[in-house]
Amino acid sequence: MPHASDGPALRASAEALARAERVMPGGVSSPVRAFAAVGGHPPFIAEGRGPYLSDIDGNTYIDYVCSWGPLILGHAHPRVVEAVKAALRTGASFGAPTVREIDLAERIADAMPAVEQVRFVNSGTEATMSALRLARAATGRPGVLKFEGCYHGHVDALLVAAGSGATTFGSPSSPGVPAEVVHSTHVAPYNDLDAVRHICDAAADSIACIIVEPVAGNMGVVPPREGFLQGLRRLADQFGLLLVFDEVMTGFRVARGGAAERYGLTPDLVTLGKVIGGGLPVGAYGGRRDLMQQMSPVGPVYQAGTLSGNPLAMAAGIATLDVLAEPGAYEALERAAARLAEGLARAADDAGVPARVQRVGSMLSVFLAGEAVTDYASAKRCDVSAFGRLHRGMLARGVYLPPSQFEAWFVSLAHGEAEVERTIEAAHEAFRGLA
Ligand code: HOZ
Repeated sequence: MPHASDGPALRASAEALARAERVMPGGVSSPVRAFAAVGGHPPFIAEGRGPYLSDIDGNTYIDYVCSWGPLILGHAHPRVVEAVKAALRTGASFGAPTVREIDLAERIADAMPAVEQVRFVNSGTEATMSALRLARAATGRPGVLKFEGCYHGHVDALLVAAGSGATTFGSPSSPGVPAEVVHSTHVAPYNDLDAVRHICDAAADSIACIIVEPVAGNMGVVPPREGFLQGLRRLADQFGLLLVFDEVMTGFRVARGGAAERYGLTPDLVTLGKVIGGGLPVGAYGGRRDLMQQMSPVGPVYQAGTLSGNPLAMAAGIATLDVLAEPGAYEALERAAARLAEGLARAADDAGVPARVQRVGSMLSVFLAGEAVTDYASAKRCDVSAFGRLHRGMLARGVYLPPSQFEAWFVSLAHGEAEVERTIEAAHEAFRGLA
């Protein structure tokens, strides 16, 4: 365990980063993990076990990134490992139909009444990109209405006022996205139904869908205000738009049936990723049968993928969903996350540091702010430099947090009482260091 005052020794990681930077931009395969927003070097990970990560320098951390959400059972869960091993022994990829795809699709359809049919892809980005294409084809309209601070992957039309890394690095709309592509992207503040109504009044005829993270997780965790999602459903119906829930983060996370179940709603289309792949690269989109039947080869809307429905990813997903189906799984997640959230709030309070802990199920964020965060504007008012200090303080005490104020922390079934209590203790010390 690293010594709190020094931070973890990261010599081998620093060397690995220098080597990586020669051949990869920023030394990473995805921007936020470079740690640029919190300072210091990222530990290079050697292995994960249960709730723990170990780096190549020999430090061990309690992990609340959990691969940014997929690892709801923790690292290297034996059932997932065995399932993937068994699948690998019989072939890694066929580019042909397999029964595992049906097994996973049936589990998803069973958990999510809105998903009558599903198509597997390889990432959340692919899922939202494809759902958007389908929504445009089904309605014959080009536009999309999204929310400030929501992130739907790096799809051109949706990379506008985007959260996650785009916000972390201060470029919520990216160069390289042609103006004509985002011309028909409308943006409303999260939790603001009046703004949505206003946009619909002015432009509904040209808008295919409303896409929303039903619990925003990419500007930190921002729950929907009471009535917000219901209001979106009503407005979508009133103006003839499709309602797309981006449940890449929340699907099988905030409830088995995702946010749609938690808040009692039926979207027209749903995008998934993360948990349904159990840590392997997978995404999916699904929804009403009449919509999904417009996809090729049944209908004319084209979308394809060589590795889609990959047997290893299907096996990991099935094993993960089966463990989650055991009695008490979601209650245990809820209990651990609630205790953690309560302990973190107490730690900040005791140290006199203004902070808001916002949680839905087993995803949460600690916002360094004196007010509740309800939208992008309030998220942006957080003290990101203090978050960097908190992050470093927690890392030094063996707790690995997402390296940005604008990301969610994830609790897994592997996080037991011991890990949660040690995290809270670390937070008491780290917050005292901020005061
Ligand atoms: N955009 C991802 C989190 N919301 C980060 C993924 C990663 O760096 O792996």
